[in-house]
Amino acid sequence: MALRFEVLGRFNRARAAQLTLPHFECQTPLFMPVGTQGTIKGLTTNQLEDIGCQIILGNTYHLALRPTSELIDELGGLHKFMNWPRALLTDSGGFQMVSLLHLADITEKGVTFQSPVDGKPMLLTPEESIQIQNRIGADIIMALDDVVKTTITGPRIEEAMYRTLRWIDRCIAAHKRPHDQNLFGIVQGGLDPVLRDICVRGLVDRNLPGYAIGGLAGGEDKDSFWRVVAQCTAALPEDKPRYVMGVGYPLDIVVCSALGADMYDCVYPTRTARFGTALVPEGVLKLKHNAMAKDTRPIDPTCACMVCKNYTRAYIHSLVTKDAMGSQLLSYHNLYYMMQLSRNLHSSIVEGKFPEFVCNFLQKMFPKGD
Ligand code: PRF
Ligand code: ZN
Repeated sequence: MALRFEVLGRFNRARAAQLTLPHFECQTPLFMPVGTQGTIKGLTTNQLEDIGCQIILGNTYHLALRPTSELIDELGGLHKFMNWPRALLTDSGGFQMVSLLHLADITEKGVTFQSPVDGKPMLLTPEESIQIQNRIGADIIMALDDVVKTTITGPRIEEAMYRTLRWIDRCIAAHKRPHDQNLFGIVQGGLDPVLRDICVRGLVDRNLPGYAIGGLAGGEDKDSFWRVVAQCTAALPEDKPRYVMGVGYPLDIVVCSALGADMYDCVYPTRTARFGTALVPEGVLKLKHNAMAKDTRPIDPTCACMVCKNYTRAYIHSLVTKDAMGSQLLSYHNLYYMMQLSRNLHSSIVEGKFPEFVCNFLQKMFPKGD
C-alpha cells in the first residue's frame, strides 16, 4: 500500500486523520478541488498551495483526450507537467463520459462513447482506465465503475453494482504501480441498502487502500443520501480513508464528516464562482446583485483570504461576467472557504470541540432555526 492513514481524533463517528500519500501528508476531513485540463480554472498551483490545498483532482477523461496520457507520461507525469508538488487523484473517466456525453453506452467490456475530438467510437475498459491513470501518475487512482443515476430504479441498479464488483478485479489485475499509486474501489448500489451492503462487503474483501462511496449527489433527496452514506461508512474499515464522490455543498460535507467520511470533491465552489456566487458562513452571496454595486465591504468580513483582504464587493461586482478576473477572485475565495472548512473540521475533532463547531456552523447558516 502506498498510503498511511492514522486517526488522530474522533467524536462519535466523525474522525480526523493524517493521510500520508506519496506526494503529501494530508489532514482529513479534506476537500479536493476539481481540475479539468490539468488546471483548476483561474488559479495557479502556487495559489492553490497558498490556500492550503492538499489534493487536487485531475480529470482522466479530459487528460486522456488532450494532451493524452502518453504525452504526460513522456514528460514525467502529471505532477511535473502541471507543476503541482502535492497529492493528486484521478477519477477513472467512466462517470465523466456518462455525465458529460449522453452518448455513452455501457457493456461488460467497458464504456463506449463517441470521441468529442473526432466523433469516432471509443471504448474505455477497466484495464485501459487503469493504464491511463498509471501513466498520469496520481497518488490515488479510481476503479472504473458502472454508474447509474440514483433517481432511476429497477434491475439496472443491481446490474451496475455487480458489474462494478466484476470490474474491480480487472482493475486490480491491470494496476502496475501499487507501490506508489493507491487504487480505491467505489461502492455502488443506488439507494438500496441490500445492494450497498453486498458491494461494500465485496470491495472490503479485496483489501484496497481506500474506498469511495459513489452514485450519490445525483438529485436524490437528502434523507436518502445521508442514509446511504451512514450505512456505507458504518460498514467500511475504520483504518482506511472513505471518500464521498461528487460532494459538495458545505452543509453536506459537515454532515458526511459527522457520519465518518473523510474526503470530498466537487466542482461546485469553482463553478458557482463563475456564475458570480461567493460561499460565506451565512450561505451564499450573489455578487451580480445590484445591492453589491456600492458595497465597500469585503465578500466576507470574517474571511482571512487574499481576496477579502484586498478587494471590495463593489469591485468584484463590476468584474463579474465582464472580466475573467471576477471569477478568478471568486474561485480563490470559494476554495479558501472550503479549505478553511476542512481545517476547522479537522481541528475541532482533534480538540474535542466538534459539536460546538457544528452548532456554530448551523447557527450561522440557519439563523432562524429552519
Ligand atoms: N463514480 C465515479 N466518479 C464519480 C461518481 C461516481 O459514482 C460521482 C457521484 N455521482 C461523482 N464522481 N467514478
Ligand atoms: Zn475570502
